[in-house]
Amino acid sequence: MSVSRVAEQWVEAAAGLTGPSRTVWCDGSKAEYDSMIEAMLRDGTLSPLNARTYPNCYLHRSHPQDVARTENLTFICTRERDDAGPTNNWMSPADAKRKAEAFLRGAMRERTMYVVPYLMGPAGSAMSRVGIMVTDSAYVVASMHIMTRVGQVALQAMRADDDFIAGVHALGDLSPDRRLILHFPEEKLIWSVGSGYGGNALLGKKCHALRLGSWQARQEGWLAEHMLIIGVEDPQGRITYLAAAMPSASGKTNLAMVESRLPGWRVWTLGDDIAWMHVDAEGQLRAINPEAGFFGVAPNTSPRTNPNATQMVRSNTIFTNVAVTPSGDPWWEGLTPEPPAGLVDWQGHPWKPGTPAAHPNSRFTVAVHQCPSVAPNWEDPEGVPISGLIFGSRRTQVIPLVFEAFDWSHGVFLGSAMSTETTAAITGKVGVVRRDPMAMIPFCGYNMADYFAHWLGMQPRLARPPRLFRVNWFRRDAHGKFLWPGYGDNVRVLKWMVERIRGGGGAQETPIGYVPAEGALDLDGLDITPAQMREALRCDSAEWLAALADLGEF
Ligand code: OXD
Ligand code: MN
Repeated sequence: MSVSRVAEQWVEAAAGLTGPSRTVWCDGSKAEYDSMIEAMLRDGTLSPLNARTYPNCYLHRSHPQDVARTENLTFICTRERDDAGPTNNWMSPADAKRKAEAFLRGAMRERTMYVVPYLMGPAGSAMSRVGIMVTDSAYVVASMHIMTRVGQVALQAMRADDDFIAGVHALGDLSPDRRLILHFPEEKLIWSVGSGYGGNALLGKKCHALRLGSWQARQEGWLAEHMLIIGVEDPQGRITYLAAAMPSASGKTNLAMVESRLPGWRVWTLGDDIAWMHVDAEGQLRAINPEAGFFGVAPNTSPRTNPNATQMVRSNTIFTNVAVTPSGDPWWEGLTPEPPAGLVDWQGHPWKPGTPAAHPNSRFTVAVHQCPSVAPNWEDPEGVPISGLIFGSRRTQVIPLVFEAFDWSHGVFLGSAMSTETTAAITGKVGVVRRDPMAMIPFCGYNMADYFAHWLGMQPRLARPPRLFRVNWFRRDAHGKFLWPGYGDNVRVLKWMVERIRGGGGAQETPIGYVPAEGALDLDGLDITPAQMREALRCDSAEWLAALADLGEF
């Protein structure tokens, strides 16, 4: 592999800090992946699963105190505090490095340091970007193989000798007391120590593609967003591309690969978590998925909620913190209506009913191309033209099923004022309402006020700004029952959006935006009463005023 001197020197410095006994440059080959898997099977980092029903699938059990992203230990380390803004944890670069150095110095002693050059985005795309991370975790290396494009493909995409985001990752002792996830946007640098889990450790994902990505996107005039990308095909074969921002564990993966319940309509999957969007020479917003894999939440993924996902994880998948059946199949809550007998739980103990069998944030890691609904053009270097953007959150009350913003700046306002009920994707309390502008509260790598300004500043550059929509699949009635069936029936909402984008789609103007007019949503074949539908779409000014009094509640 041809490596720039700058990259070589940086890797030498990382080795000087962490003190590994050997350094291995990863080439991203299948042979390398296979040998990492074999080594992990030998040392117990992975356990085999049933090779007949789940070929090439493995189980990893993480440390019980390392099961989700730890936002309280995640910092943006800019020279000026104001550049990180009020929504990020901040430390000065000097303080952050002093603190983390104590955990990183010698952290790889007698261990191997893997150097992983990775590409975020399709090969040959001007929108793609390179990272080089070092890690002492074989699980991270194997996961990066699935989630990104590793090896020469990355190195040859560098536009200059120093054109890469550098990332140091070390497991440390996995104690939250000695864990830090640090971002130094001014140095294009990430330091992560003390966690081997998900977004804390697979540095290409949240740390690079969102936190540093959003910083870079602002500098370079594009958008790095916590959004899925889909193509919605109508019965005439016309495809409309949409991107949707939703908080972690709130149905992005399910919507990204939704199987349509409307005859003739189908949804193509391009990405389930992150969209990088540029304005092209014609003023069209275009999106790529920087990732090459899915790191999806397992619980509640089932043939009913997401048949494409249950099919795609039947081979070549790494499962983390799921339960196991006596025949060696992975299992999680919701996969089957009843738990099978004899389950072993996510910590490797016989499962006790009343306790979680799989961890609520247990995951599958699998390549995008394994998804049955993957779009044939998902790796198009030009990206796909985006005609609509969706902001969705998890709200029991107040927020209607769907409505459309009046225009770009109103849509930006709706996204900026979004709030959601928290999930198990992060450590902390589940189910409490928190502000989550554009589902980016944990991921915006700079001052949120500048982020809103950046969004507003995109409009003049867009010849045809995408339509902006707000959705909430999670509204409940007075008895606590979901008002909308969700999942495959969400295509009915997507159909209305496509109609609106094309200048049709009946809508009623309300103070909060355009809500589907009665009869405008295609409810054919759906068992839902007009009263339920009215409630799902209700916009009640008294409720909104009360919510507004609670500081911008949307
Ligand atoms: C994720 C997350 O893993 O948002 O995608 O936490
Ligand atoms: Mn996410």
